[in-house]
Amino acid sequence: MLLDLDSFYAQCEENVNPSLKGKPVVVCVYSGRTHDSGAVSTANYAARKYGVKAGIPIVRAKKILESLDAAFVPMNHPLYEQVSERIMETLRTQADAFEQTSIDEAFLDVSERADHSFVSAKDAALEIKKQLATQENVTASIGIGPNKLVAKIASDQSKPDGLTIVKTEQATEFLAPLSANRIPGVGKKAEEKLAQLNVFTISDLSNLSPATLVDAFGKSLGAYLYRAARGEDDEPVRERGPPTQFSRIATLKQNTRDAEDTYQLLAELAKSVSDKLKEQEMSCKSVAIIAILNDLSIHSRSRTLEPPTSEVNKIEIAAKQLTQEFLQATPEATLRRLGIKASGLSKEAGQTNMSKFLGAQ
Ligand code: TTP
Ligand code: CA
Repeated sequence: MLLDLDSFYAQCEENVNPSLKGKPVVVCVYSGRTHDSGAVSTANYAARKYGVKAGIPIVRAKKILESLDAAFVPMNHPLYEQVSERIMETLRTQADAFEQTSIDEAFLDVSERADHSFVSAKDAALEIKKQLATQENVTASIGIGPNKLVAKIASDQSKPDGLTIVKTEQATEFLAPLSANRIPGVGKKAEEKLAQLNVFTISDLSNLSPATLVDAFGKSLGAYLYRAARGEDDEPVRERGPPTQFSRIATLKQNTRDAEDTYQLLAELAKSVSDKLKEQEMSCKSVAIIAILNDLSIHSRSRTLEPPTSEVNKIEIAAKQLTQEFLQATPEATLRRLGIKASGLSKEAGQTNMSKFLGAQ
C-alpha cells in the first residue's frame, strides 16, 4: 500500500485555520525580495482547478485567483513536520513493515495482516482513511498493489481521497494505457529519450527489447524499465534508518486549561511512549509535550532529561511539569489534544547490560 496525503501543506493550514475551508488555498514560499516574489509550495484542490500548482510564481497564482476569495499563506514547515510525525507514527502501527518516503508519503506492507487478500487490504485502507479523518481531519490517496511500484502508480490514479486497488493479475492491463512518465524514475530526460523511441505509454515501453532499453538507458535503468513495464518489482518495504523519535497524542475528554484534568491522559501517553522505548531498547534525551488548543493551533515545549531514560515515571513527571508551565505561561490557552514526544533517542547499550548483569548477581 502507498499512502500519499492530499495537498498536504494546504490541508495542515486549513486545519489550523478553519476559516480557510472551502476557499482556494495557496501555500507560498516567499523569497523576501519583493512583497510577492517567490513560488507556490502547494495549493489545495479548490485552487488547482484553476491551474495553480507547486512551482509557479506567487504573482501568477494571485493573478489566476484574482476574482476569487483565495487565501495565500506562508509556508510553516514546523507545523507540517509535527502533523506528519503524528500521522506517520500512527501509520507505522498499521503495517507489517513501514517505509516513509517523504513528509507526506509512506509504503505500508500489509501482506501478512491482510492474509494476502486484496479484499482485506482494501478494508485496512478504508480503516486508515477513517482514522486519518477523525484523528487529523485529513484525506489521503491510497494505492494497493502486488508490489511497491504498482502501489505507487495506483496511488496517483485517483486524487484526492482516492483508493485504487490493482490485483496481481490486473497489473499489466492497468499499466498498459498509462503514460510512461508515470513510472517512478522516469523524469523529463528519460521521457524525451523514450519519445525518440516512439514510446509514450507503458504498453509501448513493454514492446521494447531488453537490449534496446539497455542501449538507451544503461544496464541498471534499462533493466528497471523493462521490469517496470511488466509491473514487476521486488523491492521490500523497509524502515529507513533508526527511528529518531516516538510520539503519542490523544484528545482530552473535554477541553480544559486545568493541568490536573490532563494528568490521567498524560500518564497513559507516558506509559505508551515508555513501552515503545523499552520495546526498542532505547532511551530518550528529550521529552516534549505537544499541545493542540481549541483553536487547533499547535504548541510544543520540551525538556532535556539527564541521564537519558525510558522510565515511565520520569517521562510522566516531565510531561506534567511542561503542561503546568505551558498553561501558566499561556493564559489564553485551552487544551483540546495533548501529546508526548520522546526524542534524542539512543540505544540503551552497555550500561543497561551492565546493570542487568549486576542485578543478576
Ligand atoms: P506532494 O505530495 O507532491 O503534493 P501535495 O501533497 O501538495 O499534493 P497531492 O495531493 O498531489 O499529493 O508534496 C507534498 C508536500 O511537499 C506539499 O504539500 C508541499 C511540498 N512541496 C513543495 O513545497 N514544493 C513542491 O514543488 C512539491 C511538489 C511539494
Ligand atoms: Ca501528497
